[in-house]
Amino acid sequence: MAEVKLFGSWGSPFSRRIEVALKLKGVEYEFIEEDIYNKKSPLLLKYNPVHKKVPVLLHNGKPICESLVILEYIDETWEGPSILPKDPYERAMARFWVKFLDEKCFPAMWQACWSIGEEQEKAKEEATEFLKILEGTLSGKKFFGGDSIGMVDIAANFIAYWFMLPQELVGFEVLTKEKFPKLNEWMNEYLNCSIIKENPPLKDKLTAVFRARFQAVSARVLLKRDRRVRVFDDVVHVEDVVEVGEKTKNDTVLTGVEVDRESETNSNAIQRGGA
Ligand SMILES: N[C@@H](CCC(=O)N[C@@H](CS)C(=O)NCC(=O)O)C(=O)O
Repeated sequence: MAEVKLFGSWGSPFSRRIEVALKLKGVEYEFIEEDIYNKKSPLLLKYNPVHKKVPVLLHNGKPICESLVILEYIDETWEGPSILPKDPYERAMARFWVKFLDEKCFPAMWQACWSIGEEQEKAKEEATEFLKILEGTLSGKKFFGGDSIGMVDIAANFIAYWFMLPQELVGFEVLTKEKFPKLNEWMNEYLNCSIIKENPPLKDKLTAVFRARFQAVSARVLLKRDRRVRVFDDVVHVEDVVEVGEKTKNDTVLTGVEVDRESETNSNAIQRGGA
């Protein structure tokens, strides 16, 4: 039997794309969780020496990198529901939209979630502009590719979780039902189609990660006001008591971040916060 291994990360929308595609085709695989932010495995570095990122698909010992390339490989290698349309023009269009998703939508939407002030406003405007274009492509269709889930839907997975969860958490309104009814319907269809529903991303774990990230972003506001707060790898480090914001006996409550004196002494890191 073919040996299929996926080097991925549970929280990555890119490695999630590959899991969805493998499940769609009914391919059995071994998932190898990579610690991408702390210590990448020697195997990941060996198989993806160019980008050093997940996902990497290993098929009978041969590595394939980059999620969109892997999706096409899976489609061409295994029988089962098509990921790309058969018609050459439709295929070209699907490739066009996934490129648009990765090159335009994803960066703007991510920036809208995790920046502040003017930068965030600009990113929100940009994200709205791109989402309007996507909304237009959904006219009269359940999924981007028609009646069943395909390449564009799989590539757009980050919208449903990796954008919607932070939007909720950070509390801004870009992708609302009122502004984007078709995209919201698509999201509903996507999240409820059996292949996605049976393998949902770990929502609670993702929410916890996004909450910590939100604290770090909030702390960046402080960073500008007080040099004694530093942010490394989305962890807030407090070097000293910060005299900003509302003060209590033991804590100093700051904009969106609660400084815990105990964790400050123990590890210099904020363990809980006011997200
Ligand atoms: N264009 C790549 C993006 C993959 C990517 O950004 N992966 C992230 C995880 S979401 C990663 O491995 N990051 C590790 C790093 O940047 O060092 C793809 O489509 O596969």
